[in-house]
Amino acid sequence: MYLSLGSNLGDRKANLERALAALEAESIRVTARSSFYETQPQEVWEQPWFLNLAVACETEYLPLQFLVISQRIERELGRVRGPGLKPKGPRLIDIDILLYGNVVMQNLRLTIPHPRLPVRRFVLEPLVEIAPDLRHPGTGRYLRDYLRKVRGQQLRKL
Ligand code: PH2
Ligand code: MG
Ligand code: MG
Repeated sequence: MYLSLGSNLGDRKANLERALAALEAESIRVTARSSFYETQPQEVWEQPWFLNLAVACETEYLPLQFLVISQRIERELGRVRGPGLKPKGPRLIDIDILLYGNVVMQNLRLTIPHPRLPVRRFVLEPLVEIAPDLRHPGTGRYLRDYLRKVRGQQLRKL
């Protein structure tokens, strides 16, 4: 399984490290991690830049089981969601499932592969760093090929 993690509030690096430690504490084994990337906010306005990274993990949990755990970790690390709050407001931590083996699934709670994966440089760049030969299980295309189309989005590898 591949995840994208992001933070654009507070001590961003510490937030990401805490999230990775919290995943490990739930027996989700992180087997590879990308560099940190400082990334321009996409699809949202007037927000601080993000720190993003991608990780590969091994887990016994099924996608929806993992989703419940990852959302609990987001809450425990101080992310607030709910009525009156913008779903895309700045956040201490965001954990998104990018790929789960070759699973292709879509329901009201979860879509895998992540629907915006092919158009987000802040996701593709770290993911291709750790898994250069990955293909999109829905389209069969190499993820590195999607990268060529998102060059306009600014990003800096740390
Ligand atoms: N997450 C979003 C929306 N926009 N932009 C960047 N650079 N990084 C993110 O993690 C990010 C975003 C929604 O989750
Ligand atoms: Mg997200
Ligand atoms: Mg999310």
